[in-house]
Order: sequence, then C-alpha cells, then structure tokens
Amino acid sequence: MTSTSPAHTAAPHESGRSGAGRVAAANGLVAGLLTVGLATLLAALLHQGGATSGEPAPVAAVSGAFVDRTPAWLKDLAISVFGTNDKRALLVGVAVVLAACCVLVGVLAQKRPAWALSAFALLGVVGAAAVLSRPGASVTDLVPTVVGTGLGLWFLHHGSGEATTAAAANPARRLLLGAAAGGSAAYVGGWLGGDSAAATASRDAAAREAARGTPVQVPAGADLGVPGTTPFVVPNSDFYRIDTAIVVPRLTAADWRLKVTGLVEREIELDWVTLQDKPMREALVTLACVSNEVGGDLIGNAVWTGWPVRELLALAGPRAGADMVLQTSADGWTCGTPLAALADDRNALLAVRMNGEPLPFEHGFPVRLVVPGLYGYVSACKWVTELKVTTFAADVGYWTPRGWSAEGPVKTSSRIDVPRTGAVVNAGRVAVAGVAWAQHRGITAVEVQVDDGAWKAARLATDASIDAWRQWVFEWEAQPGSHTLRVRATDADGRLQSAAERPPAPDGAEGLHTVTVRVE
Ligand SMILES: Nc1nc2c(c(=O)[nH]1)N[C@H]1C(S)=C(S)[C@@H](COP(=O)(O)O)O[C@H]1N2
Ligand SMILES: [Mo]
Repeated sequence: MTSTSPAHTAAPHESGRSGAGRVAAANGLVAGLLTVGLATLLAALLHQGGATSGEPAPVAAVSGAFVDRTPAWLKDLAISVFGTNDKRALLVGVAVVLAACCVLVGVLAQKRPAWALSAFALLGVVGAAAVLSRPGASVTDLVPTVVGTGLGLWFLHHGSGEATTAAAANPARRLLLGAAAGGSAAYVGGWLGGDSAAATASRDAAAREAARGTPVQVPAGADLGVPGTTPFVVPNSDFYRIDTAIVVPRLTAADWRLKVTGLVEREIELDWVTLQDKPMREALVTLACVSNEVGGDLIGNAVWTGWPVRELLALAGPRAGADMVLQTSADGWTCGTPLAALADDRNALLAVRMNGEPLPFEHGFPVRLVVPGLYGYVSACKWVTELKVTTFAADVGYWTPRGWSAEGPVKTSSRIDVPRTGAVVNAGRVAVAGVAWAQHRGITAVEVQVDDGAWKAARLATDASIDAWRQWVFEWEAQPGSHTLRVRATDADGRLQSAAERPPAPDGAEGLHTVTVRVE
C-alpha cells in the first residue's frame, strides 16, 4: 500500500516533485479553462436566445469593466502600443492573468485544498461582480459564471488529491479530457458569441435595400490619387475603429429602437421601419478620434447616409434651457453632444449607411450618429438607442470623468502621407502629399516647409465638403541629403493650425506633422 501523504512517499526525487507540481499546476489551469469555457458557451447561448442585454461572459465582462476604469493616459498608451488591436491585447492580458491565478490555485491545492477551493471561488466572485457591473446586466447574467465556477471547483476538488499520489488513476488523461472539454466549449462559445445569425440576416436584408438606391457619388478631383496616400473615401474595411466594446453589439434592425427623452415637449420612440420612410441624405463627413496623435491614422472619411437628427429633435421639441444631448449606445456607452450641433443646419445624421452599405457591425449597425466638426468621443455614438435632451450641468458622457473634455470640437490639422518618415527618395521632383482637415469649417490653405526654409503653398484638391478632409500635394525639388518636411493647414475661419505640441488628452493633439527623409 502506498501512502497518499507526500511526506511518506519514498525518495522524493527532484523530478518526481516537480512532476507533481506540474500536474497540480495543470489541474488548476484546466479547472480555469473548464470554467471559462462553459461560462463562455452559456453566455453565448443567452446572447443567441436574446435573453440578455448585458455581458454574461465573465472574461469579456472583466475586460469591459477594466476598460471602463482605464484612465486617459493608459488608454492612450494602449492605443499607441496596440493600435486598434488594443481590445484583443486586453482580452489576452486578462486571460494570462487569470491563467496565472489558476496555476497558483492548482499548486496551492496540493498542500491546502480548502484554501485553493476558496481562492478559486473568489475568482468566480470577481467574474460575477464584473458581470453584474456591466450595463444592462440582470441576475440571469450570473448563471454562466456561477455554473462555470461550479464545474471548475468540482474538477479542482477531484484532482487535488490525485496530483500528489503515485497511485492516482492516470491524471494526465483526466487533465487532457478536461482541457479538451474546456477548450472546445470556449471555442464554440467564442464562435457563437461572435456571430449572431439574426443580426447577420438583418444586416443582409438592409444591404439588399441599400443596393436598390443610387450608388454614392464623390466629386471628381477630390482624390488626387498620389501613390501611397490614403484614399479620399476610406473603404469600410480599412476604416479605423475605436470603441469600448469588448464584444461588438449585434442588434437586428427589427429590434432596434431609438428613444428621444429628457427635456422635450414629446418623448419619441423611433423604429427602423419608420426611419426608412424619412428623407435621407448623403453627406461626406470625416470622422476623427480625439486620441489621434499628430500624424496618426485614427481618422477616416466616408459617405454617410442618414436622416438629419435635427428633424428628429424638432419633432420632440427640446425645451428651453437644454444645451446637451446625452447619446446612449446599446452597450451602455454614452457621449454628450452640444444640442446646437445636432439642431443647427449641419449634416448631423442618424446614419444607416457607410459608403453605400449598411453600417458594418463594428461601425454601429443598425444606426449611429455622425456629427461634422466634433471628435467621435463626443458625437458619433454607434449602436445608438437613446438621445436624452439635457444639460452639460446635469449629465456627463463616458469619457468626461476619465480625463477628457466635455466638449470636443475638431482641431484644424494636417498630415503628410508620402513620403513616409525614414523613406529614401531620388533627387528631383518628389510629390509630398497628404490630407488636412477642419471639419465644418473647411480647409483653405496647406503649406509645406522643407528644413528651415520658407513655408510654401501646397496645391489643394477639389473641396468636396467643408465637413470632409482635403487632400493636398506639394511638388518638391529634392536635393541630396537628409531633409525634414513639415505641414500646416489654415481653416476657413483664417486660423492657422497650432504648432505647439500637445498630447491627445484632454481635447485633441496639437503640433505639426514632421517627417524626415533621405534624398539620394
Ligand atoms: N457605442 C459607442 N460608440 C462610440 C464609441 C464607443 O466606445 N462606443 N467610441 C466613439 C469614438 S471615441 C470614436 S473616435 C468613434 C469611432 O468610430 P468608428 O469606430 O466607426 O471609426 O466612435 C465613437 N462612438
Ligand atoms: Mo475617439
């Protein structure tokens, strides 16, 4: 008879001890995988069944809760390091931290099984708390985390004794089975959760509707076509994406409703079918992110189709004293937009199409706002479900308590697309080209400076809209050597772009985009 106590095992060789340790660690890891796998699968089923308006998947909920507590500097850092992959990076980060915790729990289970079970349960409680903290959460949302944690505890409990026993029935087999089960549940859950058949069908139907309309027109001459520059209209698949959504909301057009509430004469509820009958208009609007660094690519231009939101607000009748509209998204994100920007004659749209297609899910299907002249974080609510007419004194948008200004008019700015910094070009004529933007004011001049020379005027592309960016090109007689190129824009108010360097927070970066090139 062999003892089950580690103290009695004969000659605990180094390899034997670390072998048991490895099994114990794997035991914790597989318990975690089973928990997350089952919870993700159950959460996906809740989503599919339309049984939740929250985020019942614990890893996504923890990541979402983390995002909501991210200070401006960290968000900035994440975007500058990971770009628009910041969310994937966060999910991976959460998974790695969780895996490390599970390994520790597994190792702890060798000596102190009761403590290990409590620690594991505590991880479940953290997940449950995150789930409950998500917008739209209900008690049902706890089911995946609770059931998943239960399974993990059961697995851990049955494995903790075996890990240290030579007599244990093949622990490797048990671990493999557990890992396979947990892994496949996570995989199926992730796949199910990432796709909602109803939402995809709904968007496909909207695409068939859109195809019946006239294709979008872009003025000739707005795109100079200089090789290497960003196209004047950015294709949907290349358009930058910024939001706090760990899981992209997938609504159906049929389920979508937009409520107009707050300081209004009449509350209104708008549905998709009613919206389709409204007079739609097409507008070229360049959307920019306040987090965009000087020279950055968190900016894009598209043709948006939608109903002017001023007409909706006019139906509701804003009351005297209101100065802000708090927009709310299906996932709980909010932004505060000056009422004036939505009520005046600019093309602030309840947009349903982007470049002639229904909005991609990532860009707000079925309906979002697009407001010329304001950074996205204070205006361009995706998956919009409510417009509350209110005041800046009474309400704040999502980013305001997180270190960003309550108001965010776009700053006049410009970027050099070609040549890129570090490029080697041939002496002679070189096309220096890029974009400049001052949404809703318009660009009247772009100038380029080579080294410390005089500022010289660039040639501007056709002005397609004061709400869109404007391409420019400067024919440079490049002399051999190393050179610095700078750009600056002037808007239609006669204001020259600021040269003082400022970071994105709190209200948009400032400074001149500068590239250095070698001429040979
Ligand atoms: N629901 C929701 N809408 C949102 C955001 C968000 O986090 N959630 N981010 C805003 C920000 S900061 C920007 S810059 C724009 C980006 O829009 P895009 O992803 O379509 O380019 O969306 C805005 N709308
Ligand atoms: Mo943004």
